[in-house]
Amino acid sequence: MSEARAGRLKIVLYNPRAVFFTMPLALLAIGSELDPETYEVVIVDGRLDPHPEKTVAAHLPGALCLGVTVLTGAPISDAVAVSQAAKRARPDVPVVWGGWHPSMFGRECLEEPCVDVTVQAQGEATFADIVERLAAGRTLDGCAGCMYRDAQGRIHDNGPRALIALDRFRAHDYGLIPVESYYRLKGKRQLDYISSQGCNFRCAFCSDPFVYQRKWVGLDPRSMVEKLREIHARHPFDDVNFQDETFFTRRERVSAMAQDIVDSGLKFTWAATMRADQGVRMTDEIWRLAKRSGLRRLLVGVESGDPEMLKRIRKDVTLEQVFATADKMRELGIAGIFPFIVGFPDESDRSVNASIEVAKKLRRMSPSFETPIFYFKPYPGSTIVAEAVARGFKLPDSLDAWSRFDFVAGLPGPWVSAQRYSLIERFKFFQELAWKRAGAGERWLQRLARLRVERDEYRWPIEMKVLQMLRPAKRLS
Ligand code: B12
Ligand code: SF4
Repeated sequence: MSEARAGRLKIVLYNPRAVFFTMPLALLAIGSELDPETYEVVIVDGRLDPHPEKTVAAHLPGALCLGVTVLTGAPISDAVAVSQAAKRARPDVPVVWGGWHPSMFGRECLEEPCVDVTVQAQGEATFADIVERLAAGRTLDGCAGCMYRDAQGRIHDNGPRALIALDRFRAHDYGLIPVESYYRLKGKRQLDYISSQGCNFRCAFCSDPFVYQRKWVGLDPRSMVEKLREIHARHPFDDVNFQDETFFTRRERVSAMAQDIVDSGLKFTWAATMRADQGVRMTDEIWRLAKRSGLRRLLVGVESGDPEMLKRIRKDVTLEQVFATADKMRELGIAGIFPFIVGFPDESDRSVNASIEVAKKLRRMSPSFETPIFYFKPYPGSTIVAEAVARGFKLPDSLDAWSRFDFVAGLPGPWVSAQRYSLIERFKFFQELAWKRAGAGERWLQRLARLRVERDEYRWPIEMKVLQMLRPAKRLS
C-alpha cells in the first residue's frame, strides 16, 4: 500500500462489487498517473471490502474527489449506492464517474444527482487534469474528455480528448492495490495486466469502436517485460492474464515481448485475446516463440457460424481463418475460448444452427477448446442497434434501467423465441458435458451427452434438470 507522506492530497477511488476478482486495472491506471509526491491515492474495492460505503465515507474528509469506475449492468447500482453514501457523508467532495458506461452515456449519468463529472474513454490524462483543476480551485471548463454539471445544474460537454500513447503515462503502481489478496481470492497467483487500449476493428455489437473510435495504443514490449519483472520480484506470479481487447494488434510487438520474456528467464504462463485474422497473419516462428514464452490460452471471438451474419456484424473474420487459427492452437497445445453470440435482430434459425454446428466442430478439435454462447444485447453506437432502435426497439432510458440491463444472466434479448432459447440452452449444457474433462463417475453421462449433441437430440433433458439442481450455474455479474 502507498506510504503516508505528509501534506499530500487524497484521492479516493472505488471499484464496484462483481463476482470475478480481476484486479481493478482502470483505477490502477488513473491512480498511477497522479504524481505520488502530490497525491495520496486510496483504492477501495467493493469485492474485497464488506462495507465499502462506510470505508469510502471514512476516507472522504479532506479528499479532493471520489472516482468510480462503472461498467454497464449490475455494477451501476453499487456505483450509485456508494456515490450516494459519499454525497451524504461529504456533499462537498465531487464524484467523478469513468469507465465504459459513462463513456457511452456521460450525459445520462449526470442526471443522477450524486454524479458531478463523467469521463469518456481513456482516463489517465483527463483524470489528472480534473484533479489538478480541483486542487487549484479551477473549473472544469475546457477540460477535454469529460462532461460536468455546474453549480446552476447545467451540463457541459467538453468534447473528446485524443487517445494518448500508453508509454507516455507513468507505469502502473501495483503498490496501490493488495495484490496478494487478489491472488488469494482468485485461488491462483495470476496477475492481471493491460498492455494496450482500444481496437482498430468495427464489430457492430461491441462498445469499443464507439468509445475508442477504432484507435489502438500499445505499450512498448521492452518496458512492459521490465515492469513485469519488477512486479514479479515483489509479488511472484505463475500466470499473467492480459486484459487487452486485441492483444495481437501488432505482431512485431508480440514477437518482441515473447522474446524478452524468454530472455528474462522469468517463468510464467500467459493468456490473451486474438482475432482469427491476426492468427493467420502470425508467422509460424512467432507462434512458436509465443508458446515458448508461456502462451497457454487464447480467446478468439467467433461470434457467428454463419458467413452472412459475420458480414452483417462486420466482424471482418472468416470461418476459414477461425479454423486455421484453431488448428495452429491445437498443434501447439494452446487452449482456446471461442465465444459466440446468438439472437442478433432478425437472426434466422438457419443462422443460429450454423453457429451451433461451428461450435460443435471446434469442441471436437480439442478438449482444451471451449465455445461459450452469449445472447446479443444491444450496445448503443453500433449500426445494428441504430437499426433496431429505428424499428422501435427501446434501449433503457434511465440509470436504474441500465443497472437492470443484465448482460449475463443468460436471458436472451427480444429477438430469440422461447423455443429457440430452450434449444440453445440445452445445446450449451450438453456440449459442455460432452466435451469437458469428466471424472470417472461422469463418463456415462458424458457418453449420453455426446450422443445427444451428435444427433441434435435435446428432448426430455432429464440429466440436465437433475445436474442443474445439484450444481446451479455460476453468476457472471
Ligand atoms: C476485466 C473485465 C471485466 C471484469 C470486471 C472487473 C472489475 N474491475 O470489476 C468482469 C469479469 C467482472 C467483467 C464482466 C463483464 N464484462 Co467486462 N471487461 C473486462 C475487460 C476485459 C478489462 C477491463 C479493464 O480492466 N481494462 C483495463 C483498463 C485500464 O481500461 P478501462 O477499464 O477501459 O479503463 C480506462 C477508461 O475506461 C477510464 N476509466 C475507467 N474507469 C474509470 C474511472 C474514473 C473515475 C475515471 C476518471 C476514468 C476511468 O480510464 C481507464 C484508463 O484509461 C474489458 C475489456 C478492456 N480491455 O477494457 C471488458 C469489458 C469492459 N467488459 C465488457 C462486457 C460486455 C462484460 C460482460 C457483460 C461480459 C460477459 N458477457 O459476461 C460482463 C458483465 C459486466 C457486468 N455488468 O457486471 C465490455 C463492455 C461492457 C460495458 N459496456 O460496460 C468490455 C469493454 C469488453 C467488450 N469489448 O465487450 N468484465
Ligand atoms: S469485438 Fe473485439 S475485435 Fe471487434 S471491435 Fe470489439 S474489441 Fe475490436
